[in-house]
Amino acid sequence: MRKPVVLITGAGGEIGHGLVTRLSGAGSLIITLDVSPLDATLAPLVTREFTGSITDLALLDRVLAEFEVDRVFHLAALLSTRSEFTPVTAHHVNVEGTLNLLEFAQHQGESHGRPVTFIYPSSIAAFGFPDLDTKSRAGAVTEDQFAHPTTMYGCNKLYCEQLGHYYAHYYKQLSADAIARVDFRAVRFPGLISAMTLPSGGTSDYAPEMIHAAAKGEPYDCFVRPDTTIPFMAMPDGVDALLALAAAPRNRLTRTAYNLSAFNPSAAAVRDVVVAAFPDARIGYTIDAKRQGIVDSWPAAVDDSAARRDWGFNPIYDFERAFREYLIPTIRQRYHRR
Ligand code: AKB
Repeated sequence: MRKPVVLITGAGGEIGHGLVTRLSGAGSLIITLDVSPLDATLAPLVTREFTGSITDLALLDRVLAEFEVDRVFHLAALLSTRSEFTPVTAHHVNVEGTLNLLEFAQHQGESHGRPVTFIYPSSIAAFGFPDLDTKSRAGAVTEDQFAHPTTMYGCNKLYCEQLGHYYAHYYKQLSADAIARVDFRAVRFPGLISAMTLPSGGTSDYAPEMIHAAAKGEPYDCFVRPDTTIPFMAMPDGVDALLALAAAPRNRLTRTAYNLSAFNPSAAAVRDVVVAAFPDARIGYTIDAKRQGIVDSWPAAVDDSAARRDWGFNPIYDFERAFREYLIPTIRQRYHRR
């Protein structure tokens, strides 16, 4: 009999690093799919590594034939800045790739007769404010407010939330013999900050880039104004959230996509704690008007009460603790800087 495995797409990325480590520590059998080979720290933790694209249907068929997948963490995506440079490619990867994975999960579920839990990281990019004034008046937004994204990535994320909802509840609703086999669950992540890896191609990247540059002793030019404010979260809380949502009883879930929030610092507040930790840090500001426009369209805060109520979301790290206990010590150690 085949043993159930967890499939992680985009496993070599920022979230994947933490997730593979946590799941393998808990004894899960993991298979991965990523366009690049996994690095030497992750490769030994997985049962099988597939190198290729989520847009490659033949590759997904091979995975389907060889493994019994009962959970999918679909992390592979082109982030917001990168997607604005190549919107058609972004749509291909972010939307058609997700559609391929949903079909894959449905077929897996049909073949082993159980629902496949499908965890999808959506994003604060699913929101969109028309102007800064509306953003500052809005306060902490609920999932259903201001869902008018202004980026290709945000459109892709919002649509894929809906697509997942369709697969979970309405799949082939007119066919008498079709049973929906995808148990789709999504979180809207804020900007994530990891001590271990740097993001690439995102627009919330200024915060992690500032910290890592200072720790490496390199100068950094922040591309948004000092007053720019969006929600952020420390990576361990992000990984915990994915695992908690995956483990939650289905009947407790009242939504398809959940806001998550931990702390909402301005760029200047991030700079201040980084300079306090690395007094020789050289951090200036060179505003990129277009990337600024994207971040200005994202909320300054989100209301995550549904996640807290339905599945016990409860991040450990607030702003102060994230820097004091996680980011600064781990990053110092990583770059050997006192
Ligand atoms: C990005 O900046 O594109 C991502 C996100 C907020 O989803 N980090």
